[in-house]
Amino acid sequence: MKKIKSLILPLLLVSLVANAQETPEQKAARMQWFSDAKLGIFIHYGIYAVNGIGESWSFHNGQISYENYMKQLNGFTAKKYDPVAWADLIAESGAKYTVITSKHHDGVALYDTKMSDLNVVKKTPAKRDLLTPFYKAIREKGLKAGLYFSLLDWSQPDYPNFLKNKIRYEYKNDTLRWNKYLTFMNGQLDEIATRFNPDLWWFDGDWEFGPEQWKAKQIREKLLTYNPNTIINSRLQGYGDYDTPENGVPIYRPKSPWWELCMTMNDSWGYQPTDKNYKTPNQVIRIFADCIGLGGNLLLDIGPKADGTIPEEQVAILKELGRWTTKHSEAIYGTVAGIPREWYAGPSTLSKDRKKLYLFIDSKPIGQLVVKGMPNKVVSAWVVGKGNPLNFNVMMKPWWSSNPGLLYIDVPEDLLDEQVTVICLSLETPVQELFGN
Ligand code: JFZ
Repeated sequence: MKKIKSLILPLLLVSLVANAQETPEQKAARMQWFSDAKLGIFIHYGIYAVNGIGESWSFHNGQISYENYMKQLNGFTAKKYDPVAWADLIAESGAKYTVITSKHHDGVALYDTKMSDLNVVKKTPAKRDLLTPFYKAIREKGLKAGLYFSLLDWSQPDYPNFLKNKIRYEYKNDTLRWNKYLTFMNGQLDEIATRFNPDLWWFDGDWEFGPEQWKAKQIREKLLTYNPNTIINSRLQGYGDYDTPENGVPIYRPKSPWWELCMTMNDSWGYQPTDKNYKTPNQVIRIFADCIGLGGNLLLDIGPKADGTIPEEQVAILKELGRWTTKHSEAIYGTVAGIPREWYAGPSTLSKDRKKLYLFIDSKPIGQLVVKGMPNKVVSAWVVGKGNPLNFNVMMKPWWSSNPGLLYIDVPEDLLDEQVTVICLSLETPVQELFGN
């Protein structure tokens, strides 16, 4: 008894400290790397890549039988899986963090979970834990390692829901069985926390039950006890740290100071070879500029093939993104949301001291760029990634009025980037925080 007490007491204390009401400053400090990171790469890697069908949803919605869906286990080889090459490519894209599926709604774990045999080690020709070497490679590159985990598990025998039209049991009629599921699920969370210690937990599938049923608060407290610096996404029934815009790229600035848009490159999360509806690198880069201009992050998804190779269209997007993010890194990382669109008709970011304004030129300008309504005096202007100084002049500024007038900037055509050009305005005074950023 004494021994147990001596174990439990420190744990309890740690837990109390970790979960004591966090001050806004403490939260901002915990979220800092996420704020600065701007770009993450999402990875949906799973058995659904074998047939190239919808991840988990394809059997849930009846496009394929459960049996045939699970036959994909036999084709999941990971034969050419090269986690170091993945990490290199992710770093090259300019992403500062990654989120990989540890387990999607189909319940197939990418690591050797002891809680169930349904994992790629026991059930597929891959025969090995795929997460450990990836986490190692990602951390060796100095990137943050996040992990996707589906709270719901349509394969688990104690989970109430199975197919769209077929449930195993009604949750409220058998809370004992539901508690068995929670024990299973929490077992996996404990494994993941202790073995991988994610920098970020990206939960999904919370919509099937409410916060009390999932015991969402306890999940949050537990994970923060394991790692007081970890970050939790929004899909934990209200117990997350940041927002996820639901309907694509936000038009106006989201209320939360921390948000992340997750986005597919085509229309699929996992590998689906028939889906050729890829966004162009230009579209991806412009969406990315929109996100950071509004103070958010982009979590851009790739769906590797079953053998572990990344489709060439996706590699091409990551490489072009990498060229662009490398050239414009000072306008991206560690910045905050920019000025309102009424001032400048495009995305913009500000350095943390708010004395450097980065204007993103996301189409070919006819004539000079114009900034209206900004009271801060410009000291100098140049093209980011190139350094060429730019001419600018202020018009319509009456000496007797506080109206800042119109700031015109020359941008010679031969200085334009193939995708999105960025110019920097160095300001005499910091831009005021008028807009909640
Ligand atoms: C979920 C999954 O069901 C899907 O398979 C994929 O893994 C994706 C990343 O996450 O789908 C969602 C769930 C919620 C939203 C969008 C996609 N949402 O709230 O906008």
